[in-house]
Amino acid sequence: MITKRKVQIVPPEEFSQLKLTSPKKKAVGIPALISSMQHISREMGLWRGIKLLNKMNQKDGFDCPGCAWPDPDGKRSKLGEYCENGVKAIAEEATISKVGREFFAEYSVEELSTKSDYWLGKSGRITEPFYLAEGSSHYQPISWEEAFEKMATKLKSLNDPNEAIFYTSGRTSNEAAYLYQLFVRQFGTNNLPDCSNMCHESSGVGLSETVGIGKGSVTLEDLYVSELIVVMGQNPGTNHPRMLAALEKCKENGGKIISVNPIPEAGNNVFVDPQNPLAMIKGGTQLDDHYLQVKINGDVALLKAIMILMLEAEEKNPGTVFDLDFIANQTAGIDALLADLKAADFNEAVAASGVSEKEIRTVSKLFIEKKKIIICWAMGLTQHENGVQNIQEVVNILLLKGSIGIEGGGTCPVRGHSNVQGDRTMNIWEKPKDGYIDKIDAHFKMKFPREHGYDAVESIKACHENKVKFYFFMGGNFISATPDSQFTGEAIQNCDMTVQVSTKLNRSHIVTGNEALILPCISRSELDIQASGKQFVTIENSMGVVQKSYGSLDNASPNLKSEPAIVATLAKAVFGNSPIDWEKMRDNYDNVRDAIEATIDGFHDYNKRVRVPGGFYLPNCTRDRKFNTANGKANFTINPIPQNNVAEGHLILMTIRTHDQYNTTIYGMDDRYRGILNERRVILMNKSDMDAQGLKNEEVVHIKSHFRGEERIANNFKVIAYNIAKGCAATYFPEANVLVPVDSTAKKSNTPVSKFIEISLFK
Ligand SMILES: Nc1nc2c(c(=O)[nH]1)N[C@H]1C(S)=C(S)[C@@H](COP(=O)(O)OP(=O)(O)OC[C@H]3O[C@@H](n4cnc5c(=O)[nH]c(N)nc54)[C@H](O)[C@@H]3O)O[C@H]1N2
Ligand SMILES: Nc1nc2c(c(=O)[nH]1)N[C@H]1C(S)=C(S)[C@@H](COP(=O)(O)OP(=O)(O)OC[C@H]3O[C@@H](n4cnc5c(=O)[nH]c(N)nc54)[C@H](O)[C@@H]3O)O[C@H]1N2
Ligand SMILES: [Mo]
Repeated sequence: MITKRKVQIVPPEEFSQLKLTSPKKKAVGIPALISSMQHISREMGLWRGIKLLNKMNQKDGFDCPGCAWPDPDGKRSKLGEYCENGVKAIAEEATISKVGREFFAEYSVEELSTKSDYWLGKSGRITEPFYLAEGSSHYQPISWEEAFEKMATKLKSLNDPNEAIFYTSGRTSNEAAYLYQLFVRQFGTNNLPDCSNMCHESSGVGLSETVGIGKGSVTLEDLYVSELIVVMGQNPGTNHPRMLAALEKCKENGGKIISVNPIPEAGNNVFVDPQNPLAMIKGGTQLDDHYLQVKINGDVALLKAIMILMLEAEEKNPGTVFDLDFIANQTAGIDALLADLKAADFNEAVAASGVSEKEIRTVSKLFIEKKKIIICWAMGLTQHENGVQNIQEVVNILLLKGSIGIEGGGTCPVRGHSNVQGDRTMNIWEKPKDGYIDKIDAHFKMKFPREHGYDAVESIKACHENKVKFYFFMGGNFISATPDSQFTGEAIQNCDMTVQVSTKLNRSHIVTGNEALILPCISRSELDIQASGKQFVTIENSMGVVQKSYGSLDNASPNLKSEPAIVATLAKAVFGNSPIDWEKMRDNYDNVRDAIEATIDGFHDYNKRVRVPGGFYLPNCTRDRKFNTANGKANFTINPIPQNNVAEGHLILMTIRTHDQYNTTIYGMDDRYRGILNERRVILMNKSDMDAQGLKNEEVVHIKSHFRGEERIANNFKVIAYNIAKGCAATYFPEANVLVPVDSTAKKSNTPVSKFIEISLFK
């Protein structure tokens, strides 16, 4: 029987000192430069920082540990190919602050649990392995040998390999991810949930069913020459700042841009390129041609209304709007789609979208006239109950135009973590395809498991039901990133042993199993030296380019290991001598890449091609207008308009990122572009909803979420009047995760519904 530690699962519900300014229309520019340099000099010293930044995203350097936005294939900027938030990401991991023995001697886990996520993260880089013994409230240093021994003993004692789960966050390199999934499968389970389950899973499912590959079809060059780019449910100014430069190029080439969002995000308006002095003086480029303020989850309705207008125009002048050849030869399901559009009620669609009929008619002209259309999206589309259908409705509109697999047209799911797409390519996936298992069976001359494992949400439930003894986390911050924080925390505490491979401290090191281990690893920017010498790793960006990443900084401590070394050494400890030569792969990552080449499609001559500066593109069938679906066609789908009704007086809440965080890592307390400074516990509301509820600016409220008769509460948020669609509200992740019910997930992808939470407010 486990006695759970009395740790606080939810971060303290305390205010800092809110300061309001006006929301910014412009993104980037001089304030961004100043902010980046402040972070760099505070965390790592200005000179060391600038030297390092010169290597970031360069062909001979390392890949930014921030987002997955691609680097230009051709010449890269001398001033550096990075953005303000990339600089913050690097400052955060290259910080000179350290978490060592003294730190854990001073603080018990109970005490640490009362600290904010910001405080925990700022405590610094973890310097050596630590162990939290059963019943103990302080972590103790432990040697690597003992740590591997403890894990191996625990794993070998399980009754069934499925009592163990192995999570991955998306920073893990291809090499580490490949070794990791191989180890887990050799151990005998497919319990490989990952952050994708909470992120772009709906994109993967939606795209696979309709066009036959779970990845986007466009390249960076396509964005430059597109005639129309639609940015839906995404905040690129904050989360993918380098995307703004691509949008700017599109504008320069005469392209139009529409953004679809319940709030007007800064980057979608005006972009000032900090690396272009002229742009600084001129005041930047107006990016948006049209901003459509949808209601939360009004996207299917909006796209349907546009398609109804496209159909009307097509019927008037057949062959001028739709790509009839493409539709006839390469798609299936057009008749059903047209019948659905004819039967649909245009006015109902308009009303459900939240956008005015006039604006919809205006933008529909662009869809009617243009041919090269790209639709970009991120979490505003995927984290909904109908997330998969959102993506499929996007596909419908592109298929009608034949705007896929053409220059300047296609799908563009904008990925989150820097290697989240690569991790999936490496088969970090709880639902592996038989074809892949056949390949590793044959290559390694073994039998690997085929039964599907738990995804992230299923893994939480399994822990809650006491089915899990051992939970291993390759990076990330599971406790804070998952829904239903209290439920999840209690679930994880049911495990016998939890293990975190991490660079920095977070809540998942504090809310743990009965015994816990912290295994500190080197970061992307640091030197990786193994028996055969200096190693590089490889990363796949959002557009399917695989490139090498060479760390150059001295390690934060001499007692760190690389992720591949941790996995291979653990495998050796668990299996002893096995048909897989773990040491050979650990000692030289070229051997890992050879195994990848032998078992995963698209990696021929991997070691050679990845050494060519700029790397190589993985094959992508949609890019070549081939659809790898069951019927060999691109499939239209029917997606009903979601019923977004909530009870009288309730609001729909979305949980979003500030400009000063990377997921659960809080860089700072400001959300500069939205004009909200020094406070994270805020709720953005439409002024008319505030008036209706008798609320004043900066008044304190508590939030209650409602789901199938269940209620969850988060206390202490300051109300802020904001330009947000009526009936909608926004607050920040991860503070609000306690409100997201574990059972509220997307159909088919099981992604937590983080963007549609029915709430009421009380004082
Ligand atoms: N600096 C920084 N960069 C990051 C991250 C970070 O935390 N910080 N996180 C990384 C990760 S893992 C990811 S997945 C991406 C996330 O990138 P984003 O998806 O841009 O991140 P969110 O803050 O979740 O923003 C979602 C956007 O969708 C809008 N939205 C919400 N609901 C709806 C809706 O129903 N319809 C529409 N049309 N819009 C809606 C919100 O207003 C918001 O602008 O960024 C990656 N890059
Ligand atoms: N309510 C709500 N919840 C959400 C979301 C939302 O929009 N709303 N977004 C979801 C999304 S899109 C995602 S992707 C998930 C993110 O979920 P995760 O990926 O699990 O969370 P992160 O906050 O990115 O993980 C941060 C931690 O990773 C560790 N780390 C950093 N760099 C490295 C490294 O190089 N190696 C290793 N081993 N560890 C490292 C550090 O210890 C750091 O504290 O959260 C999801 N949760
Ligand atoms: Mo993500």
